[in-house]
Amino acid sequence: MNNFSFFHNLGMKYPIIQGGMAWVSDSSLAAAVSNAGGLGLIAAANTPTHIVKEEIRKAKLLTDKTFGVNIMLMSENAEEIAQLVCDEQIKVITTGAGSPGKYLKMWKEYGITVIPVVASVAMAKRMAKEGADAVIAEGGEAGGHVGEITTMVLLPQVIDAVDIPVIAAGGIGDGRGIAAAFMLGASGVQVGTRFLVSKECTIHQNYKDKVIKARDIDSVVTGRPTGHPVRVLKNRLTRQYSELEKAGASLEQLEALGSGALRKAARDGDIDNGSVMAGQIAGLIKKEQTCQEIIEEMFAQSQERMNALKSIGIINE
Ligand code: TUI
Repeated sequence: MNNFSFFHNLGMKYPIIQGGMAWVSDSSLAAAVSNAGGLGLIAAANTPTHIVKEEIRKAKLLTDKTFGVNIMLMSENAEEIAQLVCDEQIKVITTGAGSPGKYLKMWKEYGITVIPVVASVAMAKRMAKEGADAVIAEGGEAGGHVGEITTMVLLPQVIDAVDIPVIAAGGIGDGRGIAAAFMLGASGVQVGTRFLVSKECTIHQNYKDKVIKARDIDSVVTGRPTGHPVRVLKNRLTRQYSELEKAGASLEQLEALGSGALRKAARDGDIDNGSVMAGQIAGLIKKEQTCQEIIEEMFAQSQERMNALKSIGIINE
């Protein structure tokens, strides 16, 4: 299957997937991205199963396009969500923060397209071998739970290692990022942080404003000692966290500080004491737009970049 038919078969006009962001990616965002020609996803991370089901039902009313569900494999209810997506006839799943291996057989039986997020070549190879339809290679520039290596180095190595489509993620916030991903051989892109600041994204305005105000150096990875490193924007919480880390706090103390913190920021708007997950590309994002404006602007800009390379002879016609 060529790369175009992979996305075309999912009813997409543009090869862009919305990141499955916990406490962020609900039916409103997922439907808006799918309606705009991308692939929207509802995030089922740390969210009660009945709420995920409600969001799936709402999205079905908001769009007649294909949308997916993102399953965070560290969630306590991952097993329940794995079954729910089959019952609800979801067509596409992305997974994060672990290996979806044990669910792959069941999902394939239901005809679901499975696209795991990977942060290493080894994981990408394992997923391809176990029957994944594509992988999302996510560099450590991304927001939220991250791996160690950057998109620039991860992407070409994953592309060389597997023969399924590879979608680039981490640090892509405009058309230049899309063009760069294509240059490295990606079949498509996943975008998270830029969609945080979309009109249809229902997070608290304080969170959006903090992303808009962020500079290039304003994110930090916390939680390395716990084994669950997450990239967030610096604030009172991250300062408190690093002080505790320096003081040799126990893993339990560190986990306790992080627990519920994302919800506090995203839903309650407490951007000082909450966890404001965002990627390093936040510094590039300056205004709120609709998902349609974001997607169309990004692809027009990537086209412009590629045409510019043709006009100076770096790419042949
Ligand atoms: O999953 C994400 N990003 C996330 S999940 C999340 S929810 C959360 N809340 C509180 C604490 C921690 C997380 C927020 N952001 N991105 C996809 C991703 N997956 N990035 C890296 C990975 C990954 C890492 C290791 C995928 C597979 C993997 O394999 C480990 C193994 O099992 O070998």
